[in-house]
Amino acid sequence: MKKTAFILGTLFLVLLLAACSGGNSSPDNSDSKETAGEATEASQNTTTGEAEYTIRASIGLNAEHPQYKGLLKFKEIVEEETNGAIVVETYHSGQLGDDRIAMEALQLGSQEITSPSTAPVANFIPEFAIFDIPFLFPNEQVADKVLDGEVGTKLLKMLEEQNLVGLAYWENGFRDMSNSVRPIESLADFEGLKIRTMENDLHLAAFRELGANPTPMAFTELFTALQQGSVDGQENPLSTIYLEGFHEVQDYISDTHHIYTPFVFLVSKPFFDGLPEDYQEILKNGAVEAGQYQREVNRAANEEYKQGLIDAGAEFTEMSDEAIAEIREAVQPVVDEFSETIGEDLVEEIYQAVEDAQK
Ligand code: TK8
Repeated sequence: MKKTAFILGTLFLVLLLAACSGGNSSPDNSDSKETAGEATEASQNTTTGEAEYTIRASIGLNAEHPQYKGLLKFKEIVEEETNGAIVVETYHSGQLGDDRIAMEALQLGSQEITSPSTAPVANFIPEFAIFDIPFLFPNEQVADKVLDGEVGTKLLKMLEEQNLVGLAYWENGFRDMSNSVRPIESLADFEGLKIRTMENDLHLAAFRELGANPTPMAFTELFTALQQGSVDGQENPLSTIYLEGFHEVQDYISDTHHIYTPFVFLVSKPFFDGLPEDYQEILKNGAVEAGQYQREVNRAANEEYKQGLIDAGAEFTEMSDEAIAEIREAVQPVVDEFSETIGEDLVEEIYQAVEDAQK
């Protein structure tokens, strides 16, 4: 079949590229080596001749992160339930490209699965900025209910306009601050700090309101930027700060929890549409089940990451309620401004869903 030959050809090229670029593209060399090894194993898998479909599934975080553990769970479920007719090759550390590049590859059908943070998805579908509303979710349980409920499902459907199929939400988590200049204890401490943000207009606007000097940047470039001091700081969940080793180049960490970022589990629509219905079902259920597992693993380890950061010598600031209230008020104009882009009705709907989830 022509299509198979094309897929195998593309796969070969991708593997070759991954093997060549391996050691240089990632801030963490040990990870790159691991990836090259896994890619080789995976390619051996496909030469057994039993696989009808090969899925290349990529994420931006490294192999230690719960996101990768979830991806391995997804692989296990899908390969088992299709008796090996679908083979899932897993790539971590942005080896197939950052969130945006991987999404574009899915749109073109040259990659099958990726799971970006929802924030860069807003560049494709403006409504996705809804999850970037600061302090929207009070806790993970409310986030689960809203994401897995009507509002979340409505947003997943919108992905089809962009040649993407959204199967489930996984968890990146509540974002916290790290920087190399001073402890952030209150609003005033943001003043003049050069902060890397995700490529997302709402994030940029919010950090400007806080008095910081934000720069958007792909995650794959972040470690080097922090190390070289081209930015003072960044914001990500503690899992990422700890597991990516950001604390090696950042002295101060504050648990601002300013935004909750979900991951959205995406499949290339051209690929998905070409699958038999029972395989589509298996992918959908696999993404949901692996996602539940991923959320659990992610949450169970939060305390451990915090302690790990402290033990490694980072100065950890627990934000006071007053400081959070002040920050929340300072970013409110951004919420008003972006409600128009997102759609006032949708914003109303999500606030209502957040309220209902707490009843
Ligand atoms: C990883 C990203 C990352 C995100 C970011 O691909 O860019 O800061 O939080 O986790 O999605």
